[in-house]
Amino acid sequence: MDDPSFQSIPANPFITPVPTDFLWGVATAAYQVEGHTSGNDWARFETIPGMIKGGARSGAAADHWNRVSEDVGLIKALGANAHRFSIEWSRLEPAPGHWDQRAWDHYADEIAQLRAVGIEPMLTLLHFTLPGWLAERGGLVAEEFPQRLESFAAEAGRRLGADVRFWCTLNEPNVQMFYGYVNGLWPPGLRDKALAVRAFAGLLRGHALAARALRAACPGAQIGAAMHLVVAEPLRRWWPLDRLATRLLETGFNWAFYDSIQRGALQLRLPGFPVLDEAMAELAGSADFVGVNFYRRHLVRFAPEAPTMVELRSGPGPLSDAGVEIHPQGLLTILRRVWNRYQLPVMITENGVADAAGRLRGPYLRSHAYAMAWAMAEGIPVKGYFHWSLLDNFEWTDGYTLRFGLYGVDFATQERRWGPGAEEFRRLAALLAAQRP
Ligand code: IFM
Repeated sequence: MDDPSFQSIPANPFITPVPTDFLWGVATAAYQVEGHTSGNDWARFETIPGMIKGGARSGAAADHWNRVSEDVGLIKALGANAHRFSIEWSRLEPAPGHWDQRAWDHYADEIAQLRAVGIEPMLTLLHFTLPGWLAERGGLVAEEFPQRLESFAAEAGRRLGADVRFWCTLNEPNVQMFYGYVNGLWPPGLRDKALAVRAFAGLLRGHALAARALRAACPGAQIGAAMHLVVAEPLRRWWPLDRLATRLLETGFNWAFYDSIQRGALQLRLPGFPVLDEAMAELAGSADFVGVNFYRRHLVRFAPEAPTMVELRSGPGPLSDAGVEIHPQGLLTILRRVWNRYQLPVMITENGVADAAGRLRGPYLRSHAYAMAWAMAEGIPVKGYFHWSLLDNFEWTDGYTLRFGLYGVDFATQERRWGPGAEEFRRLAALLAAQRP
């Protein structure tokens, strides 16, 4: 099959029938939308001057904690049949081994509300934020981290598993490791390659143990980790060192995590970093699907002066408000690579665009749905698509400067606003629904 032309996208981008159980959903993360969270590492990090753009604090965020019913209604109004969201570990386990019943009840109620209107929940256990007590004890590099995540998973599986089939153990462990331990822009704000490798190992071990606990608690659960996967191309194709740097980025950032799962061994080899190579039987078979968070293409320059020896630039395409190139072909490329490499079903766990004016989001959605449909027509088993995000939200160190929501949020009044992106999402949802028997 020839590659698609992204110059003109058909009004119906779903070029072949989509399975009836396909998930067409929206994604959020607890800390970014719930608000009123003070017990995790990010809440502390935010107080350090200069860390968050404009000195913003997450504060009430989109006040989702108090607006679950309203927001479930908004998801339903989009025609979505699935919602991926994270449960905030620091609320659920405010002190080691102490579970907060009211917080568990809150999430059980949220899941029940979703199910009542036919929306399939997908839960993420760790979407970047760690309980403050765990961060104080070393966070990802603490010896106890994998077992702590395991017991959190076991508790979540036991309490919520009867109503939750789809689980992400981790969100973007590759980002959490690089930002926390290589460039130091996120908690714990370190630049230490030895600790970075330990954090990576901790995340892998935690994933494996959490997956085992979920399987024991909820038979039939579908488990994966959501990876931030980038398309990388050498800035100068003719320059061997740019090609080498591109390979390093792909193997170290994109693939090392799932390669380790596939090999049943913790493995990371990056120049200048200690080598990690250690068997771990529980890793093998610990994922039922690959979670793909797709946002960008990078042009890669070999940069010996940089800590990872690579410098990243945006491609030439149109840019989002975040300066990220909009490159729908890249989603097709990534889906092909993931499938060739792992032969596992794929879930597009995130895909979205920072677009405050709301002009880009509709065409963005349609072109990425087309890329996905093309991959499915090639036989790649894509099981679902989750748009990032349901709502404008707290965008980590970018504070409130970037807007990803299908619904815009006025943070002064918490009013939610329907926009052209939401309209397109709903139109696509209707096309999918029309295919169902
Ligand atoms: O907001 C983030 C999310 O938490 C993880 N994936 C990328 C999104 C947009 O930057």
